[in-house]
Amino acid sequence: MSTPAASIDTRYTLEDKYTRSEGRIYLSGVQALVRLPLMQQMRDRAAELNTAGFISGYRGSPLGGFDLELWRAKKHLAASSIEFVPGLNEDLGATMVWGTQQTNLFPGAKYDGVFAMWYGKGPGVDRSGDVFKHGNAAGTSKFGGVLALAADDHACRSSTLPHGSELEFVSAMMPVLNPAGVQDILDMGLLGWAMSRYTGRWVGFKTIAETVESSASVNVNPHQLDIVIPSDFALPAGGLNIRWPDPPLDQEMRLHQYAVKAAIAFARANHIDKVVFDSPNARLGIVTSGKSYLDVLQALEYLGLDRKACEDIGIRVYKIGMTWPLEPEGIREFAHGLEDVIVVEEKRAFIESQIKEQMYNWDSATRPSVVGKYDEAGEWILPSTNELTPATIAWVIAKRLARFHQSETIRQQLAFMEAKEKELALPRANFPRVPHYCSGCPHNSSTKVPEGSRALGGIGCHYMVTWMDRNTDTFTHMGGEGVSWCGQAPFTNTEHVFQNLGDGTYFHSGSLAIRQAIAAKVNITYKILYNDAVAMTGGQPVDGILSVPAIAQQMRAE
Ligand SMILES: Cc1ncc(C[n+]2csc(CCOP(=O)(O)OP(=O)(O)O)c2C)c(N)n1
Ligand code: SF4
Repeated sequence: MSTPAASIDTRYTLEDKYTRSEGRIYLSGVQALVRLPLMQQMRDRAAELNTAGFISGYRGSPLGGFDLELWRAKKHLAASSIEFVPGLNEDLGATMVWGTQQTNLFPGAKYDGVFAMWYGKGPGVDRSGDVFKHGNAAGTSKFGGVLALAADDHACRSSTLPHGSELEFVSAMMPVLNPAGVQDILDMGLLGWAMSRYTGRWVGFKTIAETVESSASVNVNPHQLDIVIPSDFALPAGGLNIRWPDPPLDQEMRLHQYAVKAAIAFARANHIDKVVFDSPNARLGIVTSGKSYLDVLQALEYLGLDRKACEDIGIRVYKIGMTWPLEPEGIREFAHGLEDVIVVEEKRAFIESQIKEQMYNWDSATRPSVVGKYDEAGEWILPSTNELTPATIAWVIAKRLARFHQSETIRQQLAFMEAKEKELALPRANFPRVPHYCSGCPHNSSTKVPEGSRALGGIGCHYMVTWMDRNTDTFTHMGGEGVSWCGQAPFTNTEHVFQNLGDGTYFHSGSLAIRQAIAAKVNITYKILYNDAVAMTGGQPVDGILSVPAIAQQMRAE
C-alpha cells in the first residue's frame, strides 16, 4: 500500500533535526546529545533567560564520534551561544566545565549563566575524579548547570577493560541519570540540567552503545516537559549554588546535608522513576534501568507476557531514571504488596544494594525478598560480568514467577529457548579473524622492532600490534606509556625497551609519561607514531597544533 502523500513532510531537511521545535524527528542517540543543549537554549530563551552553553570533554567509544557530530552542527551551536571546546584530555575538559560555573561569581559576566556538558569514556571518568569531586563540591551556578556524560562499554567492545561509571560518580556524590533510549536522552537531559541548577550539583549521565548508537523517532518539542521545582523540600539559606569564598567543610555540609536530599526531592517531583507495568494484585516486582529496562521488556516478550498478561498474573515493573541516590518513597510504593523483587541491572549491584539498604528497616512481615546478582541460595543469576541478555533475564523471571504462576505458554517459550541454546552450543568451525591495520597504514611498518629487542604497546590503533608476531607485549592506560617500564627496569636483566605512543595520546597525556621516563633515568626508546590523527576514535585531528618538528623540539627540550 502506498503512503498517503499528505503524511510526507516534503519540506523536511537534514538541518531540521537541530532547528525544529515541535513534532517528531528520527534521531540517533548521538544526534540527540547534540540537540540537547540546543533544546536547553530554546527553553531558556522562552523563559527569558540570557544563557550560554559550553561543551567539553574527550572522545572515546561509545561517544567516539560525538565531537565529529558537534563540529557538523557548528553553526547551530553558534546561533544558540554554545561553545564547543574539546579538552586536551578529559580532566582538563572537566576543569573548563568547572570554570563555566564560576563565570557569574565575578562582575563582567555576559550571560545569566552557562549550562555545560562534559563527555568522556569510562577511563576518562576515572581520570577526572579529582575535578568531579572539586567541581561538584563547589557547585553549579543558578542558571548554569552541568551534565557529565559517561561513555560506558559494559561488554568491552572497544576498550581495554569493561567499565560502568556509576560508582565513580557516586564517589564524587553526583546524582546519576540512566536514559533507556533516544527519547530518554532528550527528556532526562533537560531534567538533568534543571536538577543541576536546583541542587547545585553536577549530574552524571550514563551513555552506552545500545542507547547512543540506536535511532528512534522522538518528540523534539523542548517544552513538552513540565519540569517542576519540589514544593516539599526546603533549601538551606543561601541555596545550594556555587559561591566564593566557600570553605571546604561548608561545601561538604551543603553536599551531605542538603544536596543529595534535594536531588531526591527533584526526582520525586518530576517522576523520574516510574511504574511502567502494574497489576492490582502484584506479587512479583522487577526493578530496572537504562538498557536493562529494554532487555526486561524483550525478556517479557520472549515469555509471551504483554502488559495485559503482567496485569493479570501480578507483575509490576519499575523503571528507575535516577539510579543514585535512589528515591525512597517511589521504591516503597512500588514494593507495597509484593512478595518478591528482581533487580535487573548490568555490571555491579548498584540499585540492588541501595534497595536492600533502604528495606533493611522495613517491617519484615511485609518486606519482599530481593534478588539481583545472586539469589537466596547464592547462585549467580544475573552476573555482573560482560552484559546481560534478554534470554538470561527471561530465565530468571520465569524461575521466580514459577513460585506462584505456571503457564503452558511460558513452558513452551522456555523449551524453545533451551533448544536454541543447545543448538548454539553445538561444536562449530571456528575461524577467528584477528583485526589488522588498514593497508597503507603507517603503523604497518612503524611498529616493527629490530631483531632481539622488544616493545611495549600503547593505547590507539597501534595497540593491535600486540596481536601480531612483533615481540610487543603489555600496555598501559592512555597516557601511562613507558612508565610501567620505570617500575621494571631496576629489577630485570633486560637493558632496553621500545615504547609505542600515538600522537593523539602524546598530546592527551603521553608527553608527561615521557618526562617520567626521563626523570626515572630508564633506558627506553619512544616511537611517537605520527599519523596526524586520533585514529581509533574516528580520525579526529589532535586537539592542537602538533607537527613532527614541534614534537622533536619538545623532546629536545626535555
Ligand atoms: C582516558 C582515555 N580516553 C579515551 C580513550 C579512548 N581512546 C582509545 S584509543 C584513542 C585514540 C588514540 O589516538 P592515537 O594515540 O593518536 O593513536 P592512533 O589511534 O592514531 O593509533 C582514544 C581516544 C581511552 N582509551 N582512554
Ligand atoms: S591508524 Fe588509521 S589507517 Fe591505521 S589502522 Fe587505524 S584507522 Fe586504519
